Amino acid sequence: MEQLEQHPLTRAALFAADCGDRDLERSLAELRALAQSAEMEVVLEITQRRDAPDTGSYLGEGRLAEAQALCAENEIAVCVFDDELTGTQIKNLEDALGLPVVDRTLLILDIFAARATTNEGKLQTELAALQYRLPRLAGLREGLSRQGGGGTGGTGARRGAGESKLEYDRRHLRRRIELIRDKLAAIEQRRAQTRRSRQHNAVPVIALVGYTNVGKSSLLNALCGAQVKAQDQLFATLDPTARKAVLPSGQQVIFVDTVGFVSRLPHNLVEAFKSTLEEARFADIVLRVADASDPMREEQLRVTAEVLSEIGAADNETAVIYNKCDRIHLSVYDGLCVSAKTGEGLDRLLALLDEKLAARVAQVELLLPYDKLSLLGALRQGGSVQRESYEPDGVYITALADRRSLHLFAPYLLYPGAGNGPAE
Ligand SMILES: Nc1nc2c(ncn2[C@@H]2O[C@H](COP(=O)(O)OP(=O)(O)O)[C@@H](O)[C@H]2O)c(=O)[nH]1
Ligand SMILES: [Mg+2]
Repeated sequence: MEQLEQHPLTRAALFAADCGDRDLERSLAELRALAQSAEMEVVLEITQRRDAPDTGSYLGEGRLAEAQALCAENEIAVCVFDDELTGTQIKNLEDALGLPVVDRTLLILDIFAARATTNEGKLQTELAALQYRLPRLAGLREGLSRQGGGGTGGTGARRGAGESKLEYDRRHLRRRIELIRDKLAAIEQRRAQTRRSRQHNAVPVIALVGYTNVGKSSLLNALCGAQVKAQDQLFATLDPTARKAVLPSGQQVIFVDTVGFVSRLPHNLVEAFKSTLEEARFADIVLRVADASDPMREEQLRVTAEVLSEIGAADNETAVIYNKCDRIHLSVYDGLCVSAKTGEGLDRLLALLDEKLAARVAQVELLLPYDKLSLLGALRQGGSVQRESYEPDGVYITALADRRSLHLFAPYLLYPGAGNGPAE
């Protein structure tokens, strides 16, 4: 299905001022992964040791001239900076480099915008984008149209008397921010009233959650790669990050990739990020993925669990997966070591999923009277009907039923006592 849309990747250069305030290698690796998520191909990385980023142009004059030449030589189309920039810095950099400049925050916003699926997610992302733009309006004058989405689009027609274009744009943005906040508050209130109870999905959904660069997308590819067929219509409408796979038992599942956690997530982006994880809340199993070779892995797993609990996914079935175990030998008490690169441990991962999913259903045989046919819907909702035969006394059914709805079918079980194994 991914053959349908093949975007050419945008050639990007990464820039970082090395001011000793962070682990540069780690930070660049993350930025590289973020850029890749935003459909960019990183062809160039430019760093500079400085005491502090230059307030005017981030990099110093000399390095900037060099960078301009390097970008031209490498046919760079966009410059990505590993920091949040001011409006002035962006303007100066775009002038000096002759290329669009994207800072770390804008890059993350771009990824969220592309991945926001729910109404709330879209609003949260737009709110964060507006909050980012407001203090940068002066510097971002041209950039505004480039970024699109909720743009001010002001023609000046409705500008108040004596109001400059900049003042008008600011007023417009503030009003839009107010409006979105009201909408979000209304959504929040509605949700508090009608907490949707979690249901099992007809085809179990397994979400991969974790920091950027731990290998979630690689795992998704390794787990589903050979199994996905372009002509598969059944899943064609799904999110492009969702892929189908078949477990060893024959059970079909859908794996969903999620937006990665990022370190140093700008404050204004926290809510937007959480709303991109909404899908994980409705997943049947959440895999918390970590990089086995990263000394920060336990800390990152802790943060991941914390955020999952904040979005209401604390009760989901979960497992910890240490990826990149080809790099390091790890002995873990809790969790599985795998490698998306070598394929090591993937069979154990699939078997584990089978085990977890098997525990939620029970094999049943039923005789449903014709006036109880409505129960078939409930049966299909959480499990699957394997065989049904319409006879004079009712419908004979063989099915896998969700253990949580077994009580509905109890009166119609052909072999009471079957399917009464350990619940959940
Ligand atoms: N050595 C090794 N590298 C891996 C493995 N899985 C992913 N990577 C690399 O880690 C980087 C990030 O992978 P990616 O799947 O984009 O991570 P994501 O941000 O979590 O989706 C890429 O350069 C991958 O090639 C693995 O099992 N072993
Ligand atoms: Mg990814």
